Amino acid sequence: MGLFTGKKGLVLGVANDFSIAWAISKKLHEEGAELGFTHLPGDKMERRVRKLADPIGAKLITPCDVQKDEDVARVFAEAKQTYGQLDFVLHSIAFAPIDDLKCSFVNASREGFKTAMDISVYSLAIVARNAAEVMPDGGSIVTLTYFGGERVVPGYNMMGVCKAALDASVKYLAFDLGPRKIRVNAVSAGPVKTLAASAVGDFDKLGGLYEMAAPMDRNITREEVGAAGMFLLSDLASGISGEIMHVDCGYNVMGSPGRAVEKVKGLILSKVEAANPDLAASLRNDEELKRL
Ligand code: 0WD
Repeated sequence: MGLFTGKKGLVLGVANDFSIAWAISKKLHEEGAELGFTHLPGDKMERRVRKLADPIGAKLITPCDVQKDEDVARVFAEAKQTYGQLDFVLHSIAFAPIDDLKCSFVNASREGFKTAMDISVYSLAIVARNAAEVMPDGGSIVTLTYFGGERVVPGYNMMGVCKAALDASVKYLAFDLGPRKIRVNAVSAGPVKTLAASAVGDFDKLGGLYEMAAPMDRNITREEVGAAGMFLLSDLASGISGEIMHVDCGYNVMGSPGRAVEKVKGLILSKVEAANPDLAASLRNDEELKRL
């Protein structure tokens, strides 16, 4: 018997098999969960999600644009019709117009900000409100956030501001829905290569930074984020609500670059050594470099 045997849930935010929502869905399925999925409206998006969801027997695969109240209401009405009631909901959605995401936050447009906050933050509230109506016995709601909402991560720009608001939303929603036995939590994942991540400037480099600076000397895997999301959605986390759980190999606890500076120095020196041993020797004795 799996952790989710007999449990039913809805997943919002699978774009393809790289999506974090899919990594979590796979773990939920392995534990026996029955899953329904939403996709962005459009044949192409539907095909992408069906390719993944049909083989695991999803009974509900339906379009949802979280910017539309009526879409969200319809989706949960369909979920009630299909499953009777839900035990969990995974919200794995974020969006910002590319120009506003790429520019420094100081230059972001008002319209872009409204869109990004609507899709990436308010959507959790409206999803939670509708989900609560089909969770008469309580349940668990999980969203995905990033450390760029807690500290400045250059390149994360406007999405960092959205994630700060999302983190606060998790806490307020946990308070609002607690009396209905509904828990609300977030997984704060380290960098994972996905469609959404490719829109964030220098996101590729972030993985390397985690390998250099995280206490565990590596970046997380997609599977680890999948397992952590599954855990928060499960009854194993029955005492946890309002939590922002970091799944980042410890990166968020660092107050300095840690071992990163030594590692970068070592890497550069080994390359210089190969090309010019004398220069490498003099760099090793360089007083300015020794201070780093
Ligand atoms: O490193 C990463 N990839 C991290 C992602 C680190 C930490 C957190 N996250 C977060 C993201 O910010 C997001 O909240 O995880 C969540 C999922 O992101 P993902 O798995 O990285 O990205 P992706 O596979 O692109 O899924 C995001 C999906 C959209 O996909 P596309 O790429 O087609 O925009 O969000 C959905 C859509 O499926 N989405 C919407 N769904 C309903 N209505 C809407 C909308 N208006 N807009 C986007």
